[in-house]
Amino acid sequence: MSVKPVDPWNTCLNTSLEQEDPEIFSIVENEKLRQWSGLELIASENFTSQAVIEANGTPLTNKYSEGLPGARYYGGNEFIDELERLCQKRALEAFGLNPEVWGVNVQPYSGSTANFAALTALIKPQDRLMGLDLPSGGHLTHGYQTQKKKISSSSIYFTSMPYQVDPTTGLIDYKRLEENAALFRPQLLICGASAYPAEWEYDTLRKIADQHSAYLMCDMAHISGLIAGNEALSPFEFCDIVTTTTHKTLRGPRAGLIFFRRDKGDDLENRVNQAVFPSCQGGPHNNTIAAIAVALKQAASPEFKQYAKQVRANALALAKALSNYGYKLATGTTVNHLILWDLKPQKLTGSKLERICDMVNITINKNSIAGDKSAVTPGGVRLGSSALTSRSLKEEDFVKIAEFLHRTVQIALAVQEKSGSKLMKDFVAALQGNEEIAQLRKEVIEFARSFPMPGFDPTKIKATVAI
Ligand code: DSN
Repeated sequence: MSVKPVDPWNTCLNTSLEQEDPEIFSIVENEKLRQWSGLELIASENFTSQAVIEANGTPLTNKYSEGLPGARYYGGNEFIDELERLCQKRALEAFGLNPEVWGVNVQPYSGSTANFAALTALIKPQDRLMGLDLPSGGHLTHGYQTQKKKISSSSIYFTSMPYQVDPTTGLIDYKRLEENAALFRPQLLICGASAYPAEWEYDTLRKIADQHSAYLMCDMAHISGLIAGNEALSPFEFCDIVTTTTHKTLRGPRAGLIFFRRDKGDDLENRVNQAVFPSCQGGPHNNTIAAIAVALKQAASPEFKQYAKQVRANALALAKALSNYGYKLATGTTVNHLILWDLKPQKLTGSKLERICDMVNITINKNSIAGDKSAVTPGGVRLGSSALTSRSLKEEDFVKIAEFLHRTVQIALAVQEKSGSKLMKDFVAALQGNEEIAQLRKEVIEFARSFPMPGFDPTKIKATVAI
C-alpha cells in the first residue's frame, strides 16, 4: 500500500525532537548530563526505567478517555480500556491486594491531585481532618496551614488540625494525637509523610479513627516502593483509602493512584471514581497510565524486592556513617529510604548546606526539623537513597557519600566563619573561587559517572554544556 505525501506545512509532525527543536533537545540532553554527573539524594526522586520512559512517550497521549473502562464519554477507547484495566490489575497485584476487597483508580495526575480527590470523596467542605504537621515531616496536602495563612487546598476547603512528632525523639506523639482527636473529633485521619524516617503505628491510628467514626487514609507516596517490596509495613489492613505517587520509591512515571476499600459498605468505589472524574480532573493521561502499568509490573518482580531491600540498607549505611562523624539525625537513625539530618548542632542552616552541595553536584533539599522556629530557614536537610540505589550503589558507596557530605559541611563551616556573617548572600559570596569546592566537585563527578544510568545511555548524551 502506498502512503500519500505529507502536507508541506505538516512535515514538522514527523521530525525528530533533535531536528525540530534543538533548543528543547539540548535542555533535555543537558539535564541527562546533570543527572549522570551528580549524586541524587532527594528522597522523593528516583531514576525510572527505559521501558517506563518509552511508554510515557507514546501516541497514547493523543487519546481522550473521560470515564472508566467500559463507560467512556468518547469512542475509540477499546485499547485504552484494555490498558487501564491492566494497570488496575497490576496495581492490586503489586501490593498483594484482593480485588474483592480493594479497588484502585489509576487516573490521578499526581500525588497532590490524588489527595485532593480522596478528600473530596471522603468528606464534605469544612469537615475536620488531621494530618502530620509539615514541620514534623508531613505533606502540604494533609491540611497544612500556618498561623497566618491556609496554605494548601486541604486546609482552605476543610478544617484542619495537625498532629506532631515529639521534638526530643522525632517520633509521632500518638498519645497527644489521641488527646487532641478527642477534642477536635476529626472525620478523617491522614497518615503518611514526606520526611519521617520511622515506621507507622497503623493499628493505633485505626483505633483513634474508630473512636470518632473517622476514615483513615494513608498517603504512602514516599514508601510505596518499600511496601511493594515488603520492606515496610503495609497500611492496607488498617486503612479505608490509600494514595500514592508513582515516581518516588515505586520508580514509575510522575502520577498518582488512589486505592479504596470495596468491603466497607459506603460505596467508596463510586465516591473515589466520581471525585477523580468529573469532580477534580478531566481526561486521564493514557501515556502515563501505560508507564505506571510498566512500573507496577516491575514493582511486583523479585528483582524489585532486592532493590527495596538495598534502598533500606543504603539509607542505614549512610545514617550510620553520618552518626559516626558525630552528626545528629532525627530519631537517631532510619528504617526506610530517608534520613532527616539536624544541622543545628553545627550552627549551619539546611539552606546553606543545600546550596554548597549543589556546587559539588550533590543534590539534597533543606528540610524543617521538629522544633524549628522558622520554616524559611529550616534547621536540617533530607537525604534519600532510592535514586542512587537505582544506579547500583551499595552500602560502601553510601559510606563514601557520607565522607563527601562531611567534607562539604567542613568547607561550609570554614566559609561561614570567613564570611563573618550568618547571611546567605555573604555565604554565597564567600563560596566563590573556593578551591576545596572545585576539588570536591571533581571527585564527586568522577565517582557519580562511574555508576550506570537507568533510562538512557550516558555515552550518547549530546549536551551543549560541560559539567
Ligand atoms: N515534593 C515531594 C516530596 O519531596 O516529598 C512531595 O510532594
